[in-house]
Amino acid sequence: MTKSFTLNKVLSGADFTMGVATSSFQIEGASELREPCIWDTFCQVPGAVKDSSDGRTACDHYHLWQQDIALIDELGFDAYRFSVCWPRIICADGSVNQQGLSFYLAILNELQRRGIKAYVTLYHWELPQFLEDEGGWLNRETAYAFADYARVVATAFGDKVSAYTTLNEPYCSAFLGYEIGVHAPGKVGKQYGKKAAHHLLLAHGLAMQVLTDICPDIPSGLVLNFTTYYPATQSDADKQATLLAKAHFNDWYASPALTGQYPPLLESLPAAERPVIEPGDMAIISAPMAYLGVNYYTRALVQACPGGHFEILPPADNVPVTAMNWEIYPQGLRDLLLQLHNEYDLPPLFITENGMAEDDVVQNGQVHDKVRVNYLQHHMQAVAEAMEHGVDVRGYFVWSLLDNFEWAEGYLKRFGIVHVDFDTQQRLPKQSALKLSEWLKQRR
Ligand code: IFM
Repeated sequence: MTKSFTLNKVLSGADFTMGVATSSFQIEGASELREPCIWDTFCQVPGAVKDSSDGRTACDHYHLWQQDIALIDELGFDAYRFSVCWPRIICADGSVNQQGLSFYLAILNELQRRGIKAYVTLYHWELPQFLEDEGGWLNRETAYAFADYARVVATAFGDKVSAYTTLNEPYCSAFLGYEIGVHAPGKVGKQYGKKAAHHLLLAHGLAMQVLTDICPDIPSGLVLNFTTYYPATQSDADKQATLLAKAHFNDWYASPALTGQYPPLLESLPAAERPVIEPGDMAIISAPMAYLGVNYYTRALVQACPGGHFEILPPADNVPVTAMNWEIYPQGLRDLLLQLHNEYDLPPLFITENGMAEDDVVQNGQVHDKVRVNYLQHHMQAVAEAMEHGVDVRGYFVWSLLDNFEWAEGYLKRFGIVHVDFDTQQRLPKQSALKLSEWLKQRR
């Protein structure tokens, strides 16, 4: 028997948003109705995706969106965070795909009709292939193209949106996609990562200008993924290594957006790895945001290596891990929120993603994902504790509504609170969804 959710008073207030999240490429399918993106291309590279799958059908949300939104409503969530697929909106010849816009407008209308708030992300990693062909995020022009696309979307969506996110997890696009090549477009080279990151951050800043211009009353911000880093031992070397890992992976994105400056690490990078920063860029990147989105999944231990380098250690054998082999460490979320609160002058925060992959099995028409139930409960508790220590968190979104295309892992890792049978496209709420739902309904 899976335990019930304990009602958490701090998160029970009517003004605390409880939502569920997805992203376009991971669920939509219907790739034939849009321009190709970098993930379509990457999926064709032998060995790039573990199960050799792709996003052509995914959860077929493009056709099943009505039932998926009905499910969000039945489960009792206040908000739905989803992303718009850039190549479904802008065609290679620069024209606007009206069919693509209509798809999202129908979703927004339905959410509005049901009283569910729409949190819209403009970029969750599907760069149009026609822009990658011109250099992608290594080309500064891509940032301006993103701002143009943001203008088209914001103009069409009007006041149907509760909040906009410019980018989801630029670290993944820049580092995983352009430095170590495990994500699309699969480029490898230390000289690429931070250059791509700068253009992504510039794109964020330029889009913030557009959103402020078109919809000044809709809160807009950026979503960053954070790992909480701890030294493997209390040695000075490991402590220094931890600071360095944090500077590369967390502060490299948070600091420019929140303070207008890269971390001091910038000065110590070899010239070939430094981004080209033009006058005025940092002011654009640090435009005030209405909120910062925090995605948290795990922590990591860091060990010093010879030559001032560092190594991120895999989880120890005796710690609980998810199906991704990510350590389950709820305290890391509390520590992270307090760390951000102490180090930055923060806007309000939203936990925009939190959740886990479990090796779920359907038994007698049910999925008893008790590890996920505990995971969610303990992470929500960690958020509540941070709030009690003064951190201003306004909402929490579970990742994810549906089992979906988990990037380089294909369909092998299930993050959903709703099970998806990828042969029949049947949806089955897992115990985590049902337990959360009981709590969400009491809370109402
Ligand atoms: O599935 C991803 C999502 O697209 C971005 N954040 C992390 C999730 C789990 O890996």
